[in-house]
Amino acid sequence: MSNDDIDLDALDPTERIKHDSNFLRGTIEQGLADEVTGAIAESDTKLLKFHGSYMQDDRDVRAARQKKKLEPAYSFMIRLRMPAGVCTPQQWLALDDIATRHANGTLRITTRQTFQYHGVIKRDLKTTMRAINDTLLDTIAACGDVNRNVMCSPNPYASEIHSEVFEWSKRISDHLLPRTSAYHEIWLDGDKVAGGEPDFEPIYGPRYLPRKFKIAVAVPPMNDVDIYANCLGFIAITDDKGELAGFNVTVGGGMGMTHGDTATYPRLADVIAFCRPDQSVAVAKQIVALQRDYGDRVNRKHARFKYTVDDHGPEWIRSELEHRLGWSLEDPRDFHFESNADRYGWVDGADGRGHFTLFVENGRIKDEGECRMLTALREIARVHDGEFRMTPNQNVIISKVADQDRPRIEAILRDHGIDPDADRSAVRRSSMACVAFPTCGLAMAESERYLPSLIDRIDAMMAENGLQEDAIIVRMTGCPNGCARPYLGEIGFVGKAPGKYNLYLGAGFQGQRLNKLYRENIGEPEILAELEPMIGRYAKEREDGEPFGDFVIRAGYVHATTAGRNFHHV
Ligand code: SRM
Ligand code: SF4
Repeated sequence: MSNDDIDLDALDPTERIKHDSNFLRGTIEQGLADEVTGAIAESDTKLLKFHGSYMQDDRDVRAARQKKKLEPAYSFMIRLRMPAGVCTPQQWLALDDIATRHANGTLRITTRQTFQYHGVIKRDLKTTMRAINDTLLDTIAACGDVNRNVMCSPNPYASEIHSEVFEWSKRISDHLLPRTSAYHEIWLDGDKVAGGEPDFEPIYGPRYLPRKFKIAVAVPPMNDVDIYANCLGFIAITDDKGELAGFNVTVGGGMGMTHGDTATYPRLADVIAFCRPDQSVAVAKQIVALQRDYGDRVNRKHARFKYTVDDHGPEWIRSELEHRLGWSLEDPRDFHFESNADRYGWVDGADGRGHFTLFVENGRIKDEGECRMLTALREIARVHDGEFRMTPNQNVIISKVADQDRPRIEAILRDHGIDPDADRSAVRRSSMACVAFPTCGLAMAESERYLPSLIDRIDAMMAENGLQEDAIIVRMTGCPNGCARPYLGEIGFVGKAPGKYNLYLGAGFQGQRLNKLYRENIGEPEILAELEPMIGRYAKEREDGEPFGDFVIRAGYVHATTAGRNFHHV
């Protein structure tokens, strides 16, 4: 059907907003100039996402301001596009400076290997966007119904192929960027497109995708990118000589769901084929085009690629993909994942340089009390000549450090209250929480601000049972959208209401199995009462090397979830 034949009224209202936006312009520019309000128009907030920014309001003061008849305390979140999560020390310094000058003084590493700023007010938005672009990074397509930040295993464990795989992830990211000049026009005062010469989106078309789209590249044995949670994934496969042979292709992962709506569910991706490295960009492009054409544009709750995959079946996706490519793919090859967590401390790279993974609690880089992480990393960036890599577990790797520089990096950390040898418990290091309050408009319960104190309690239980060295993957989110991939937590907490969470158990330690609902709508006392005996039994009854997620299934607490579609089955 040509675009002109489409009945936009029959589709989700966002489709019209995109269609009528003149390739993502809308009235954003006029809205920014309006000094009467700290907000922009509702329809523009949807378009602004494609530019990498969300309008938010401070939920801590929402009710008080409403009482005083004041408009909400609006500010903007800005998310960077940083394919594979890599930046230079110079970029780090510039990004840190922007955080202090224009945002809330923190840098927030996200669960997709990039940074977010919170608290940027409307009149600073343009200056901040420009400052980000001055660092040679940008924010385009960090949010919105397009392909997002492409992730790539940051861990240099397989460092021989890391740089090659990293280059492919950048190429995929670049290839799938929107082509509209709206971004340059609005934020960088680029030339306006001359009248009569409209923009053209060769991959996306004028209505972009039905919904957000996510790609990751994993380098086994690490599944640190949680490959199965992505719409499209590439799993690096090496040959006998340890060289990159190609990628297994995965399709149909996603986490988001809605409480009480069983038509929505998290789903793990299927491995459907193998492609050579030089075929990966074409595969990505055709899968995106397939979702553009077949994704649901009527019901946004059914619009993610995971539902397209379930509706048509993974076999059909492969044959439609091959049809579009004009050639056949090979069958998937063998691979093995060990874990979806990060390895902390120093790892030696094949290049003779060291890589230090630093735990950042819930990704928030800030100075607080004795732990002055923001300043420490600033000091490190001043002397470091390698790079920084953000991890999908919200941590940072100080990467490519020469042997003689290691003591200096460690000394800077120690001077700022961070112990490089033994910082934090195994459970804390395996935990993640999404942002939630006060900035996230969708939060139903606390997450980032609450998980640390809950982990204190879980740590105490682990210690009582002699398990302080054992990792359990704990994930928390403030709502069921799944931003910290909670359905891949061996213990998952999903916000239901203030102070209340659904407790999920039993995900696989390699990120290969979803968990299952165990208790609904419970507060901290009930959570602790549930976990205490469970952890006690785990200490006594677990088999050699048995992860907690496997144990709770064997011990009968929950049944294993074998497919997204049966996630809600007991
Ligand atoms: Fe997310 C919406 C934060 C990763 C699924 N996510 C949001 C918004 C923008 C809220 C909103 O729409 O108003 C949150 C902004 C909070 C704030 O104040 O900053 C938000 N998501 C995040 C981040 C920052 C969480 C974090 O703590 O790090 C992550 C940013 C990643 C990035 O750099 O791009 C983040 N979000 C994820 C992930 C994890 C992933 O991609 O691996 C998921 C689950 C995977 C998936 O997409 O299925 C995820 N976010 C969602 C959803 C549910 C989508 C769905 O299919 O239903 C929403 C809501 C929506 O899209 O309608 C959402
Ligand atoms: Fe907000 Fe929910 Fe995402 Fe948490 S999971 S950041 S509460 S949308």
